[in-house]
Amino acid sequence: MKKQTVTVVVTTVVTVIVVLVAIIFLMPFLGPRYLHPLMMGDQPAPASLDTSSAHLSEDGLFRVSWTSEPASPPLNQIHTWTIHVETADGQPVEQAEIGVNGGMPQHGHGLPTSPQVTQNLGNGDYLVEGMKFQMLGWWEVRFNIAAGGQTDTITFNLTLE
Ligand SMILES: [Cu+2]
Repeated sequence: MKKQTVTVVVTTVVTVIVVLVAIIFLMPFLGPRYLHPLMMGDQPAPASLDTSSAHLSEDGLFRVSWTSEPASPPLNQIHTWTIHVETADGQPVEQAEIGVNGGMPQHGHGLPTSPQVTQNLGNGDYLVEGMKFQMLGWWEVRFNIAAGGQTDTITFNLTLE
């Protein structure tokens, strides 16, 4: 082979390797922001979506609200939520059993983690650890709440942008 040909081949191979390595390293940043939404069709969230962070549960038993730490749920980062549970007439619910699930209704997948209520903070507040959203778009987060022999479910909508 001529020396020139060897140089061209080596340059091409090195370029391909560098590009592949760059793609692999950038995937955690590019994936959630561009690739996953693209693969899933990237529909906008319904315009009428109720994204309030405080409302009544489905059967009206509990009034529930959530806050996140940091205040806006981050993309692709494990973080914590605190939810506050009251009876419909505003009394804190102190001894609730709470399950967490959720997902992206438009994508047909659930949460990437299995968040758990890990601490009863008192006064109707509960710490939820292990929250994570790995994609931009519309998410549902559901809490199944059992207290005083009754159960009810609440679903919060949020859109990550
Ligand atoms: Cu998704």
